[in-house]
Order: sequence, then structure tokens, then C-alpha cells
Amino acid sequence: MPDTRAQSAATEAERQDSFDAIIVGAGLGGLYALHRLRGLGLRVRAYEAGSGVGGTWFWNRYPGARCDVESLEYSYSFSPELEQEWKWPERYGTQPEILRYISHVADRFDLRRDVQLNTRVRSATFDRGTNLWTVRTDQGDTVSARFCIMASGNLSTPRVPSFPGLDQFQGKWYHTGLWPTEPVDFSGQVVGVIGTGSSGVQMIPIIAEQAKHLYVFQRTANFSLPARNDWMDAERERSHKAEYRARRAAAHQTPFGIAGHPAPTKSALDTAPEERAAAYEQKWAEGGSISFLYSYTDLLVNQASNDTASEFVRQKIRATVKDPAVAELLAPKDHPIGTKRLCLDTHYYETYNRDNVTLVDARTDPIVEITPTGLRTRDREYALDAIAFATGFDAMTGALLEINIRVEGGETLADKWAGGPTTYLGLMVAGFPNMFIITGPGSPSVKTQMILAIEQHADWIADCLAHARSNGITRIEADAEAEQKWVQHVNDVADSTLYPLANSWYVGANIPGKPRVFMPYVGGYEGYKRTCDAVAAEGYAGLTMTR
Ligand code: N01
Repeated sequence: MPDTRAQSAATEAERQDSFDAIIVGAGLGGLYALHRLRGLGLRVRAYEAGSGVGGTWFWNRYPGARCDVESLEYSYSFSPELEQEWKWPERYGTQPEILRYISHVADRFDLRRDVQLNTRVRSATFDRGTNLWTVRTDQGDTVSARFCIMASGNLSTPRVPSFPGLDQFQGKWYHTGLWPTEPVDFSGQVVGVIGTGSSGVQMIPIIAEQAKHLYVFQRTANFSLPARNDWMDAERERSHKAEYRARRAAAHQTPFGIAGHPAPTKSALDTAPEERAAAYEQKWAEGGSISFLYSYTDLLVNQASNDTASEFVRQKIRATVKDPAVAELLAPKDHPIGTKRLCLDTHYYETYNRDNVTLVDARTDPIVEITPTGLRTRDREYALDAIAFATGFDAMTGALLEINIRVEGGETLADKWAGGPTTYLGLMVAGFPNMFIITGPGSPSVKTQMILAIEQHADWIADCLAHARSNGITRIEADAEAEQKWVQHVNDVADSTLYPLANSWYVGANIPGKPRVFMPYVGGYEGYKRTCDAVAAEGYAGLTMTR
């Protein structure tokens, strides 16, 4: 949906202007950073590639797109009035609802006047002589700023596999992360969906209802739990809102940044099998991924414990899908549950009981090429009217590395990260002063309630900039040693869990040639926040500040 209130093109003077801070991206992260930095009295400009604000929720308009964290949690906490007044119609927000919410926030806090839409940042160069960044965009802007805030998103660089022949395809093709603004109707069409991650799992049941026939090309089976979405329960909303402040505070004390799930107290292995089955059954009936993974203390660190939960879900798949061969193909066996993003769905497995849906095993019979009339696997050809790629993103580093970020006369970020991303707290990169990343690699980000993580980062950055200003500081730089220790800690924590066992986008496994590095911090949000708070309290330990 193009933004009807998109401002007119910037004037020539503005195109060569200077700012206190440039923000890259006007999604949930960029907008809140803008709000905070403007509150400090800074002169700020945000550049946004899309024709509207919203980031992830602007681009991902595929059928069935919906958040997998409940709406009452997945929302900004910075304005008590906003959280009281906004009414979420459903338990989990749909993409249009969430975009409407973000749009409302942009209006309510008058953020649009500092956002330049339809503008992609191409390069950012830091000059150690002046301690300023020069930022260039694809619209001809060349502006300077003391600080650069990268709010470019973790899952914002869509990836279409390089199958030969796509340019010759005579039908229409789509990627979930670049979905057209106008609705797509697959009625009467033979459709191929490639990919069965969170996006595919949400989209497949909806397309199946429209299409004449749907072929799902699955390379790796994913675990999915029922979302149990429903209309918002009025009493639930009332009681949640009555305790909103306390709930938001409590969320900061949890590993995933989500309150309301009592911490588990024992191992799955210290629980009798019948009791365990009953507990999983109850979580399955309630819906939601966090509560399921929170059933026991050790599901993500102990393979034997995890096996009990993985097998429970595999049995559910076998009980749901009528054709035993299809059920077996859908039952994941190559990774422990939760070590890839655990999907949430509405009637995903049931969809494979439909006569108009065929599951293709793209592992044993891989896709070889796209043809003018469809798609060819090694063993056969499929005639398709449309192809929907649900093939994911160059996660966590893709959007940053698309920008030519460099220090004048020095290395580029791409050079520095050739072996994988390194950051201090996921917030700063040694050697790249005055650049902050919102929810960057090495922070809990994608392993938490993202809006809470965004607010924590933007608040920390705003405090840091306020500190710099009151002390006359013009250069803030992460120390190489502090960065190296943090990276080691991130790796050590990941290695103490089952996460690295999965070939997930958390380790960059979905991008051929990407260095295999575990990117998110999985030590828990609450401890991470304590670390960030302590760093600030110690006068920004690990950062060198220069006047
Ligand atoms: O992407 P993915 P996504 N041939 O990378 C397959 C968030 N999100 O867009 O596993 C055949 O998870 C690939 O197969 P494999 C969420 O954090 C949230 O679904 O590489 N298949 C996989 O099945 C999520 O984790 C929400 O073998 C190919 C799929 O494509 C993240 O975004 C909703 C292939 C990609 O899955 C990304 O999810 C949606 C090939 N050449 C997304 N290449 C919610 O809040 C790739 N695949 C609910």
C-alpha cells in the first residue's frame, strides 16, 4: 500500500543537509528510535526504502501473514495511553492490523515529517577527522550526521534461490517478503509454493483454499504448533490492560521478553511420561510457541529432554495427516524442536488432507530449474500458473551488508564481517564509530518479543547519546577487546544449547557461502538487559568516548 501521506521530494538543500543522526529504516525500530532521538532535541532524518512506514509489516503482505506473538504483548510499551487505547481485534495481529497500528503510531507521534520514503541508503562513510558520517542514497541525497542508527531489520533482505529459468517463467511469481500491495487471487490456478518456514506455513492453508491445485515443495520439514488464534476475548483484554504496566515490567525479567508464562521448574526427564504428555497436551490445546518451549527447564539444552517434545509434535502430525507417507514427510527429524524458529499455524497439517494439495519432497527430488510453464525437479515437471517463494531472507546481516559501510581510508563492514558478524552487545562494531545497530547480530533480538528488544536498544542508544552530548563527546567507539569478549560469550552460550544443531538462518545456513556463525544471543533477554544496564552504569564500559 503506497503511503498516501508520503511527503513530497526533499528539497535540494535538504538533500545536502547535515543532521545529528541518520536512521536507516522506518519500521518498528526506526520509528521508535526517531521518537526517542527527537525527544533529545536532536535533528534526525530517517530514510526508508518502502513507499510507507512499517518495515517487515509493510513488505510481508502474503496471504495469512500474522505475528506469532500475541498482540497485547507485541506492541510498543513506551506510551501507556497508546497501549490502553489501541484495540487489537484478534489474539494474534494480522499483517494489515499491525501495519495499521504502526501507521497510527507514526501519525500520533508526528513521526512522518522526518521520514523520507522511497529512499534506499546506498553508502555510509565515517571520517575520523571530523567524526561525521556521510550518507548517500539512491535518490541523490548526500547528507552528513554525527551518528548513524541502523534500523534496517533482521529479516528484510528477501532471498529468491538462483534457480535457472526464473526470468523465462510465463506465469506470475512472488516472494513473501516482497508481496504486491494489491491482493493476489489464486482462484482457479495451479500454484507452487517453495519453502515451508514460518511464512510458508502461514500462507499454504490460505492458498490451498483458493487454488485449483497447490504443490508444496518442501526441502526440510519444520515443526509447527497450532496458534489457536481467535477474536480478542473482552475480559482478557480488560484484565491485561488493567495490569499493563506491571506486565511490561515483568516482561523485562524473562528470557524471551514475554510475560505471563510461569518459569518452568524441572527437567522433562524428571517428569513421569504421563504427566509430561498431559503438560504438552495442555500447551498444544492453548496454542503458542513460547509456552510450549517453556514446558521444562531444559528443552533447548538437553537432547533427551527435547526428544520428548519433538516426538510429541511428530505424533500430533501423524494423527492429523491421513496419508501416513505424507505425515512422515512432514514430521521433522533433522533438528530438535525449537532450534529453528518454531512455526505457529492455523490448520497447516490439516491442509495436506485436501484433495487439491500435493506435498513434493524437494530433498530427495530437488528443484532443478524453473521452466516457462512451471518447474522441473530432477524427476518430473510441474505445470504451474504461479509460484510463491517462501524461501526466506539473508537474515541479520543482509540489510547491513547491502549498504557500503566503511571508514574513510579503512576497511568496509563487509571486509570486517567476511568471517561472520562481530559486535559489542549487538549494538556497536569496533572500528565503526558512532554507528549503532538496533537489534543487531549478537543481541537477543529475533529470540525475543521484537518490539521490547527494539525499545530496549533505542532507549540504551538514546541514553548513550545524551551522555555523549552532556560530556562534549564526538566519537563513541566499541573497544576491539570488549567486542571480542562479547562475541566469545555469544558463541559460548550458543554452544551450550542445542541451537547450533539446526541448519537455520540463525547460523546463516540458508545462504550458500555465508559463514556459519550463530548470530542471535540466546543467553536470555533478562540477563542481556542487565548487562547493557551495567555497561551504561559503569560509564559505558567497553566503549571509548572521545571529545
Ligand atoms: O523463511 P525460512 P521464512 N529449494 O528461512 C526453503 C520470521 N517470520 O520467510 O530449511 C527448496 O524460515 C527452506 O528450506 P531449508 C520468523 O522469524 C515470522 O519462512 O533451507 N526450498 C525453508 O523451508 C522466520 O523464522 C512470522 O531446507 C528452499 C524455507 O524455504 C523468519 O521470518 C512469519 C530453497 C525458508 O524458510 C523467516 O521465515 C513469517 C531451495 N533452493 C516469518 N531455499 C511470524 O511472526 C530455501 N528453501 C509468524
